[in-house]
Amino acid sequence: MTALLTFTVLVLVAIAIWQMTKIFELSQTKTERAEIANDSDNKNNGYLLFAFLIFIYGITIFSFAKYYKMLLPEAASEHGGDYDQLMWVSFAIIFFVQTITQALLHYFGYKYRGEKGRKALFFADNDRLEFIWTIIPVIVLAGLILWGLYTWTNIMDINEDDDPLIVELYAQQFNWTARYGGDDNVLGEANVRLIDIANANVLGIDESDPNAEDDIIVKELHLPVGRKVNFKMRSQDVLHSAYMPHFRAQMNCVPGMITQFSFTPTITTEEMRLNPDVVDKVKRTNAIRAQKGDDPWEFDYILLCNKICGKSHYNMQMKIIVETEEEFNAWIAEQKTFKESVMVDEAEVETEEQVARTEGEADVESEESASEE
Ligand SMILES: [Cu+2]
Repeated sequence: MTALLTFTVLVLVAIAIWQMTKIFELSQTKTERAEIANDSDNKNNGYLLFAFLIFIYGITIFSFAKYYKMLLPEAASEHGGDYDQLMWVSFAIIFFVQTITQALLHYFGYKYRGEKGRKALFFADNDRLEFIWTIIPVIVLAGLILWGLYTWTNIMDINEDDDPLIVELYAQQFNWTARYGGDDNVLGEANVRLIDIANANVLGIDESDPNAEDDIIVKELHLPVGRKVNFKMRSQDVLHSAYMPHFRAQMNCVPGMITQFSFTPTITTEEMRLNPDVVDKVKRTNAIRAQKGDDPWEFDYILLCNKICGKSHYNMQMKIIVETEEEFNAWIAEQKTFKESVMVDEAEVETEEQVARTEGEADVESEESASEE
C-alpha cells in the first residue's frame, strides 16, 4: 500500500514538472510553435499506433492463455450445451472481426499519417463498398439474433410436462431458502404478509392451505439428476437474482411476484468433482488456501445472488447437491414437513398453555378448598 502511494506521489510530481516545463516553453516567444504537429510528430504517432496494436493483441493472447482456466467447467444442465455453443460462436465471430478491423484501423492510421505536402483525396462514396460492409454485418447479426431468440425461447419454455420437481427459491437479505412441494409436489400458497417469525413461519406460508402441510423447507438445495426442475422464485425484500452458473441458469427474484426458471441437471456433484477442469481448479484453489493456512475446499454446485442487494450480497449463497434419484428420495424422506415443524410447534404451544391454565385453575381450586376449610 505504501509502495502504491509513493508511486502515485512520484507520478503526480512528474506530471507537475512536465506541465511547468510546458508553461515555460509556451512563454518563450522565440521557439517554434510546438502546438502544430510536424512530420516527426506524425511519424511518432504512427509508430505508437502500431505499438498499441501489438499491445492489444498481446494482452488478448496473454489473457486467453492465463485466464482460460478460470472459465466455468462443462455445463451441468440439459440446455447448458446450447447456451455455451451460442456464446462460443458469438465469441469467435467477434474475435475474428475485431482482429481484422483493429489491424486495418491501426495500419491505415500509420500509412496515411500526416506528411508535409501530402493532400487528402476527397472520396465522396462508393455504393458497392457500402453495400458490402452493410449487408455482411446485417446477415451475421440477424443470424446471431435469430439463433439467440430460438435458444432463449427453448430455455424459457416452462411447462409442467414430464412431471417436473417443483421447487421454490426464496430470497431475502442475505440468504436463500428452498421449499419443495412435498408428497403432492404442490407448493402451498404463500405471501410475505403471512410471515410469522414467532412461529417460525419465515416464508409466509398459508397455514390454512392443505397443500402447504407437506411442504419441505430447507437450507441446502438437493436435486435428483435427470429430472426436470421447475423453480419458482420469490423475494421478501429487494431485487435479488438466482444465479446457478454451473447450470447456466439465472432469474431475477422480484418482490411481489413469482418468476420462473426450469432446467434438468445432467451431472451429479460426485461426477462433477471428477471432471478434469474441476479437479484442476480444486487443486489450484487448495494450493492458495494451504498457503493461507485455510482448510481444503471441495467442489460444490452453488446458488448465488447476482444482483447487488446490500452489504452482505457477496455472501448470499446456497449449496446445491445433485444426486441420484435414490439418494434424493432418501434425503427428502428425512426432512421435516411444514406441518411437523411449524404447525406442531404451535400445537405444543397450545397444549402448554392449556396445561398452564389447568394448573392455574387447579391452584385456584385448591386455594378455594383451603379457604373453605
Ligand atoms: Cu441478493
